[in-house]
Amino acid sequence: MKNTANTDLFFPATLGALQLANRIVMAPLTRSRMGEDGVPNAMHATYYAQRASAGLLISEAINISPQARGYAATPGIWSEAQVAGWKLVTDAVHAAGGKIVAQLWHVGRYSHVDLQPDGQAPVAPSALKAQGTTYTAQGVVEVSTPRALETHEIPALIAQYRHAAECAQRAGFDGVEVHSANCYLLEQFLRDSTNQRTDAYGGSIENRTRLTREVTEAVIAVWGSGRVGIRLSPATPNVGNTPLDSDPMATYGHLIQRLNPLKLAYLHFVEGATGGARDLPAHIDLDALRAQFDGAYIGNNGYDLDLAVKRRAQGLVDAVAFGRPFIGNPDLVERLQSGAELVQASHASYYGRGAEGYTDWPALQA
Ligand code: 8OZ
Repeated sequence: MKNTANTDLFFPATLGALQLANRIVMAPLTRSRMGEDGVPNAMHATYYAQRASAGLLISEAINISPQARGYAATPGIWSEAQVAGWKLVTDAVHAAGGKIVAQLWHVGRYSHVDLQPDGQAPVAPSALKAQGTTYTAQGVVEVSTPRALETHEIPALIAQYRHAAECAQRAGFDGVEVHSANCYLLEQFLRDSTNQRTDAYGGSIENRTRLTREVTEAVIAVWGSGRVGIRLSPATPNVGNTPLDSDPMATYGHLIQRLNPLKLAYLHFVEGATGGARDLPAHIDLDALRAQFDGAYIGNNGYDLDLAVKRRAQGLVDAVAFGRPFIGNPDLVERLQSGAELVQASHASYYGRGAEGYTDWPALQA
């Protein structure tokens, strides 16, 4: 039995305007179980409600618009049908005593023409192709070459985020998380490896961080700052073989300092490489970056209970987001607290199988 008596991880916490029953967060998890319309149904509501003892659920990444899509079977939040589907989810989570924020996602260059409206090229900061594959209704395909967004298109892009934020509000979410991580659109603007623009959205660090800042301000205008968080991944190299920024400490440090006046609910880092090693590379000090942020901080990536307790005791995190452990352990909070064995869900259960491997993981008997 592990000793959880000396940690406050299982006690209430406040992140901005979000009141959490505990400091254990469910990380955003793409599960690829939606239909082509991206509309959640009762099965998805059950899945999230089963995990509602987390202090906060962060939804799987949700496409903000048809152009934002990069994978088949992922959800959307721009249509009325999607709002109604997500309302089933948020009602079920709230009935189970939980809180849930919507993660707002745009994949940028990481898409395929078959996933795009009218078979158009995906949009990105620059016309640089990623190296990698995605899923369409036909199966695995190489991602397509994107086209560079025109400067005059940026206001409409920001309006898509604002519209999605309004949809999330009408769908009953408790807030939103801006997905500016994992080498998707907003991080493609942040990194000089994927942003070769010469307008106000490229070049200097101030310019490369502009889109993330303007998107964050737009969703704050809808939600108020205390209900908006942001996810960043300064050290993640692995989506589409996107190289790291040439100076992550400067780029992400500048972004964080420029976000401070916005008084966000939280900053959420993927610590290390998303879904991989925690401790690379040597020239990126995530704790030092985090220390530049004035508000609450959610740590994520490869945590177990011991690491969560330790980093909480060191004052390095306000809350800890667990991802994969929540797949097979819907009652992860209770299991961590009681020292119960954790189920290891197989990779085969992660994506695209309907209810199997999704809602059929039992909670421990009381
Ligand atoms: C796994 C598979 C597809 C997408 C991310 C939204 O990494 C994702 C994602 C994860 O942020």
